Amino acid sequence: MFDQLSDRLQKVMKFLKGEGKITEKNMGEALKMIRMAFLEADVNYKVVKDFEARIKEKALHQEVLDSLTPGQQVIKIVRDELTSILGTTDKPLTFAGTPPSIFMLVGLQGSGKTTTCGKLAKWARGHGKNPLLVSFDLKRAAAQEQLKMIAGSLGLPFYEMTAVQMASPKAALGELMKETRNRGYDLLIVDTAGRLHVDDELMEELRLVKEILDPIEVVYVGDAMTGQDAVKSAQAFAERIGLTSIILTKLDGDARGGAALSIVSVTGKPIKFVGVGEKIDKLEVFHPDRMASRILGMGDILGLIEKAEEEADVQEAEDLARKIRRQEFTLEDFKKQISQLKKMGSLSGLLGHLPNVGPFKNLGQAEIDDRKVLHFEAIINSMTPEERLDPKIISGSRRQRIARGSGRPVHEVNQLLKQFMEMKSMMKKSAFQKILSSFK
Ligand SMILES: Nc1nc2c(ncn2[C@@H]2O[C@H](COP(=O)(O)OP(=O)(O)OP(=O)(O)O)[C@@H](O)[C@H]2O)c(=O)[nH]1
Ligand SMILES: [Mg+2]
Repeated sequence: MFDQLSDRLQKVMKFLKGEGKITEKNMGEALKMIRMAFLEADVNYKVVKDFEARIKEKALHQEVLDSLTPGQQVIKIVRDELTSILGTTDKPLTFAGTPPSIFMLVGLQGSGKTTTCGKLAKWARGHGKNPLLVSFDLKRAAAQEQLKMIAGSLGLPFYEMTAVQMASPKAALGELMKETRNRGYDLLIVDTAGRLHVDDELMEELRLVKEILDPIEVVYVGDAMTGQDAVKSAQAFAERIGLTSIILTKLDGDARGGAALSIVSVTGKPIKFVGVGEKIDKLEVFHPDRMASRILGMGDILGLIEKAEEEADVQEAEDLARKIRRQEFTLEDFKKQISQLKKMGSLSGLLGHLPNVGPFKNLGQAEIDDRKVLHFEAIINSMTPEERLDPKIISGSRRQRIARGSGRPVHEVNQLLKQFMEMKSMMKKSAFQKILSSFK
C-alpha cells in the first residue's frame, strides 16, 4: 500500500547518491522530494511541514555515521522521525483495574465500528476476557441487528436494547451497567452510531454515553481509505468527545497510508490495532516500528542503517573501555553513557557488543533499574562542566545546589559521587562491574 511513497524516497536516495555530503543546497532539493512524496501519500499538509522542518534540522546538524552515504543518512532520519511520530513502543489497550473495562468505539459512518467491535471481542476472548457486546444507536433501531449477528457467529453474549429503553437512554445505560456487573462480564464493548459527517446531534449522543459509562478506552475507528477525511473527523472527535486510542481499518485496501501518520500526529493518540480485512479475525496489533519500515519499504537500506548504528555503538563502547583502562573516565563520559543507555532502551543491548571475556564477561545479562538511570542523569545534568570534569571540587553547598537542581535528595548526590570516585580508583578489571552495580 505504500509502494508509491517508497518509490519516491528511492528517488531521493538516487538524487543524493553522487553527493559527497549533505549541504543546505542538496538537502533543499531532497526535502522538496520528500515533501512531495508524503503529500502524495495523503499525509496531512501540516504534518508534512513539521516533519520536513525536523528532518532538515537533523540532517544539517546531526553527527553523521561515517559508514552511511548522505542518501542513506537522510533515509535514516526519515525513519527515525516516522518512528517518533508513530510511537516507539507498542501501546496495548488499557483494562480497568476494577472490572468491567468499558471500550466505546466511535467514528464516521461505515468506518468499520461494528465489525471492529466483533473483532475486538474475539481478540479479547482469546486473551482470557469475558466480553459483552452492545450497540447503542438512538436513531437506527436496526443498527443492533448487525452486531447481534456478529456476536451470534462468535458465540458471544449480546445485550439487546429494547425500543422502550432507547426512548430513555440514561436509564437504559444504567440498566446496561447493572447487567454487566451482575453477570460478571469483565469487558463491555460498546458500538455507537455513525454519521456521514460530524454532527452536533451525534456528538451529544456520544457524550451522553461517555458520561454515563465512563469508558476506559474511547477508540476512534478510522477508515484508512478515506485519507484526509478520516484525519479531520478524528480531530473533531478528539476535541468534542475525547479519545484514548485509534484503530485504523481497511489497511488491506489500496489506502495510501498517509492517514496513519496524520491521525496519530494530529490527535496525539496511539494506534493500537489495524483492521486488514472484512473477516472477523482480520485484526492486527499495531507495531509502530514495523509500520515505519513498511512506509519506507526499503528493507535492504534499513538493514544497512541498523548495522551502521550498531557499529557506532560498538565504537562508543570501545572508546569507553579504553578510557576506563587509562582511568580517564569522567562524569561527562558517565553521563554520555547514561544517555546512550536510555537511547538503546537497555544496557544489555549496548553491552551485548562488548567481547564476552575478561572484565566484560557476562555483562550483557545485567539488569538495570531505569528510574535510577534517569535520576543519575538528572543529577549529572545539574552539575557545571567544571564539576563534571573534576568532581573533587564539589563541596557541601555545591551538593545541595545540585540536589535542588535535579530534584533528588542530597544523599543520592553523595551516593553518585562516592560511587563514581570509588569506580575511578578501582582496579581496571572491576571498574566496569562497578558502573553496572550502581544502576541496580
Ligand atoms: N477490507 C476491509 N473492510 C472492512 C474492514 N473493517 C470493516 N470493513 C468493511 O467496511 C464496511 C463497514 O463496516 P461497519 O463495521 O458496518 O462500519 P460501521 O462503522 O459500523 O458503519 P455504521 O454503523 O453504518 O456507521 C463493511 O462492509 C465491513 O465489512 C477492514 O479492516 N478491511
Ligand atoms: Mg455500525
